[in-house]
Amino acid sequence: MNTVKIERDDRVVTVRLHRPHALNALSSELLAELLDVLRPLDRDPDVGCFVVTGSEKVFAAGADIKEMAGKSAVDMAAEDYFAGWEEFAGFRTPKIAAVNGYALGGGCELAMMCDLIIAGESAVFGQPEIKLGVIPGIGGTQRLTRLVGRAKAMDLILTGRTMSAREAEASGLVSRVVPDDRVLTEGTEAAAIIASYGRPAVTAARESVDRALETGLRDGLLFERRVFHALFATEDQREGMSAFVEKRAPVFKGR
Ligand code: CO8
Repeated sequence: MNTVKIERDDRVVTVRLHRPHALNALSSELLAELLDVLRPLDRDPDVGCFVVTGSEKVFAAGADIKEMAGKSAVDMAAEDYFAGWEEFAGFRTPKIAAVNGYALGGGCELAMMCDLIIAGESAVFGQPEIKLGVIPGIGGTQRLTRLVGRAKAMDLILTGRTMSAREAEASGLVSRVVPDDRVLTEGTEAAAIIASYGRPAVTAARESVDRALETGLRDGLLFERRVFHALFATEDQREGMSAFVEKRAPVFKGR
């Protein structure tokens, strides 16, 4: 592995983007390595949460401009360039982005593929692709608009300006802003909490929340209620409710 580093602490896997000389630009090699390393972990029932992070200076400065620069439209289409990011987005293990520094272009889009974003006070978010003569290509126009609304998305995408962590939090993009040196600790602590809960409920919760971005209220409420009903088929539901009644800590088994 040249471009990603993995650490595992019990049920939490931290994946660190590692291309320091290119500000963690998201090359095809990085995407391939990220998928190779996370694919088996995503199927491992003993893994409860991923934390995706970069360095202290940069989360990721976008897709690799040098790799893309010489490609033609036919090359991009033939390779279905970056379609693999949808596999990352579709991993069923919860994902937390722990962001320090720049999260620009594909870096911001990668953070948005995660379930929550914890950012350092100095983090900077943006979709500056317009300055390169292109547009966001791995979800920026779609996810950002759903997350922060049309007004802010248009502003960021059309002007290419960046926004601070505080503006990103106020806009609804970022879940928590913490001191820069606390980002990874907060991320892994949140991951450990999520990983301690029963996996069926965690999956149901993620899928139901995301349903709110993709469907109307009536369908979303029905989806939520049916999933809620289905959780009563799990041992974890019985354990969680029994433990509450018996005034003890629950022991979830993920089934
Ligand atoms: N790709 C490749 N190399 C990069 C990138 C990048 N995105 N960003 C930085 N680098 C390289 C620089 O070229 C430089 O390399 P070298 O030392 O060899 O010259 C090195 O990293 C350090 O960069 P800087 O000297 O520029 O560092 P600064 O601290 O001065 O500036 C910035 C940091 C502001 C982050 C600046 O590097 C920058 O503006 N980077 C580009 C940001 C950007 O435009 N991102 C969007 C990229 S496009 C994209 O993400 C579209 C995704 C859609 C894909 C669609 C597929 C279908």
